[in-house]
Amino acid sequence: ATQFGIKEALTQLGIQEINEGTSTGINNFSSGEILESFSPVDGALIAKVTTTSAADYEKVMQAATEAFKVFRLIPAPKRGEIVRQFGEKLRQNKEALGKLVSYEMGKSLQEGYGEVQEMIDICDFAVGLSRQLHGLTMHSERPNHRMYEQYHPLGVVGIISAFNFPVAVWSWNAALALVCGDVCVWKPSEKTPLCGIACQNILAQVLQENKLPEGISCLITGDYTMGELMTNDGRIPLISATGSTRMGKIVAQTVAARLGKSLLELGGNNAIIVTPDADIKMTVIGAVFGAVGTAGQRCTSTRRLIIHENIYDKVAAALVAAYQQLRIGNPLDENNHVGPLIDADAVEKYNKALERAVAEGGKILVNGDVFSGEDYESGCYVKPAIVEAENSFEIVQCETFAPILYLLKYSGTVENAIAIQNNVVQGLSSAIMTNNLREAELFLSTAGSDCGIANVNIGTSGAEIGGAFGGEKETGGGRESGSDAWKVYMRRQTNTINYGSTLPLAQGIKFDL
Ligand code: UN1
Repeated sequence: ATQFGIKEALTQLGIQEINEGTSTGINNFSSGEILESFSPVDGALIAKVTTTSAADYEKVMQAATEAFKVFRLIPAPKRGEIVRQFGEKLRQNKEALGKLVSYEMGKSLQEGYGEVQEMIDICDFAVGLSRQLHGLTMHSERPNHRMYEQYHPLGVVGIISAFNFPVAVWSWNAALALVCGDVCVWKPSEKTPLCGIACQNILAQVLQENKLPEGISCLITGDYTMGELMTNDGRIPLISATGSTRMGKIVAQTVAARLGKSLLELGGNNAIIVTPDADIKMTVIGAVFGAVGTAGQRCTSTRRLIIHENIYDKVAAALVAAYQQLRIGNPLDENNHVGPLIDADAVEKYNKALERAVAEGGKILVNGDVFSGEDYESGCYVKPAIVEAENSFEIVQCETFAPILYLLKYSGTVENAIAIQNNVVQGLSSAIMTNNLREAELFLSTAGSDCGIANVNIGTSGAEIGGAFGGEKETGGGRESGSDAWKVYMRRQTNTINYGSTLPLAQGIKFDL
């Protein structure tokens, strides 16, 4: 941790050798087991974290519940001011936090900074939103009556986030929840607990400077058992969970059993359709960044390319040539394009997926490999691979969180490509590369892509925060971040007021006493 200013970054962010993994603001405590965070960059132990015990969890929930009673009464634009200050602090800490993200999670430094930029962007968005949490007014059918709707805060929002975006996904939820008047309890991935602690430290400082009650932003750490406490907890009206479809199904069923709300952002199996009218240069950049960026560990990573047979060989050759240029290594070294996978388990899944693809009849176009030796001591560095495959292969139907790109061929019209693209259980992100207006518009039409995100002449990853983010089918249906995603963090109330001196009933019903 002595290289690339990591030590200084950890100090700046308040990360110590052993950290309390439970926090209700500036009050940090913890009595659970010790969790060790190792860097996939060099395999080194970064720091230890004391996880949250069931008793700690109870303290957190009490603090959060109490804080909500105060926080909900603060006017929304004033809550926006808190989020504005948080955004300012993120600007000051962008370099340190970006480095920690890169070091603890393994994504490239550029992407680490990009992730913090997403946090800053959502804060700016939320500040503006804090003056726009408006509902509609309606005309009542009764005389001297007024009807309108308003949005009230929900309460405690539980946030369960994944290792791959260890800071941004929390901020999408937290920034919106806070302007909406909710308080947050966050369980970051146990693979990236230090990112969680660093973010909590920054926000807690802002809350303290504004003399706000403890418990507005809380952190808990631990494994799925913590998640179970949250999903079963009737005091948490909304659980926002990002992660695997397997996890999401458990969360959805548990929360639904108590009729709570869940916002799910689960797996993707994202494809780019490449038609004969595609700009090949743009296609290669979009596809390669989509497939190897974050070492293929984004939920929006490009997993499948659906290429027209007439240009298939040309596109495949251009991709193979581009893959030869990739530099795999320490993500903090900005000369490298691709960093490590998160851990040994992910490397095994990558190996198994490549084996499966070949066993099912796939043809390797760019070999996979696991790097070893000097500079690769963590054992988590793998070579991005390209496999010629069929959409019907079982392995192509699965999301493997690794840089493996499947090339699929289509013939005839773009309808055939759209059918292939939609023929998976996931529905997060999708793209078409074409300069043909008819193809592009068909792809975006009712009969087009069935995903939550559909792009033209852009890859599948790297969405801006201003749009609603999420997907259909087994991606879970939730929408986070921009547009009107805020509505799920509030409860809607319809109000009808009678300012007359008689009591007419709706639907013309007569009831005289
Ligand atoms: C995720 O992988 O969970 O669109 C989020 C993107 C990023 C967010 C990805 N803005 O790729």
